[in-house]
Amino acid sequence: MLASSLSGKVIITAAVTGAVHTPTMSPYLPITPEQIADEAVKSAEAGAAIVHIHVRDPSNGKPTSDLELFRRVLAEIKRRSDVVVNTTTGGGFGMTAQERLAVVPEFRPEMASFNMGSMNFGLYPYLSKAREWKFAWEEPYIRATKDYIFKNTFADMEIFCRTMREHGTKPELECYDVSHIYNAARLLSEGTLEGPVHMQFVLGITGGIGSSMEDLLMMKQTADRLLGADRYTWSVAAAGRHQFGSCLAAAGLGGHTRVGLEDNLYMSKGVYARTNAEQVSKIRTMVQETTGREAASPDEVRTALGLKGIGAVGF
Ligand code: KMH
Ligand code: ZN
Repeated sequence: MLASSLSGKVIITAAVTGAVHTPTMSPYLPITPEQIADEAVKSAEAGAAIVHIHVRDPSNGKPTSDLELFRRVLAEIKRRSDVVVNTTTGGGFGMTAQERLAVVPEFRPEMASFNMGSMNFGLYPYLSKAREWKFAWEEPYIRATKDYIFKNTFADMEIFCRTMREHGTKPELECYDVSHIYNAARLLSEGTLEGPVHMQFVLGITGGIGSSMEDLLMMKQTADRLLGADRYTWSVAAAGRHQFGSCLAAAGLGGHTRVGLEDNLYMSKGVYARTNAEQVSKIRTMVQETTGREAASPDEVRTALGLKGIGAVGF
């Protein structure tokens, strides 16, 4: 299949800011459109072939679905880099499905995240550490996740799929648990989703599967069994301190990797990542030195994943 065109290379994605962490948690979290775009471009220069993009309100760092902010970030990335842009449709807590999806018809990106089921998504464990919060929204945002359902019903998923298909955007299937792989298989068999699909196994979210090696193998074996081992490509993103180990394991198993401050704020215990590019360089070296796999370029990824090309985006 197409993925063989990668000749064994590894796809590194950089998820540069996300909606999980808040400004108090790290002074290095990118906030403004300029910072987010700059972090994305520098991640690409360090070896990321894909950048996964969320935006934040520049005045206080709160995650938002504001299309004008997306426009500024996406245009600046495209001006400086040929990296593949994968926009979030997961958004942030409290956003509606419509708000989350609006980025796709507006900008017709080459890729976008596609969340594979409703689930609990708890950030409240962050409250166990005493902090002086920089902004008033942060503590209630984190606290509210104790009673929050990240809503991705079958009806939502159908709309997300249809919209992405209409705009030539390849969905990246965010699978946080084994049942999400069953959902992917169902959508494929119904014809709602077109294969071959690209999956992101997201490990270690409170409310999803854990990040042990057994958890990773369970995800991969389930996908192999339901979809067929050569019918999909896959990557791993893991929350917090499990990031690098899980990504390296994925690379050893033939998968791909996602790093970035969306998932993990650190380089090692107690040492902040000052940039996303540092994390990209670290995983690139780890994978290259231990598995011999080189980082794929954006154009190699376009061919492997069957993307429409940078000339066909709407930004
Ligand atoms: N924040 C991650 C745990 C999305 O943007 O759609 C998952 C994620 C989802 O990246
Ligand atoms: Zn995301």
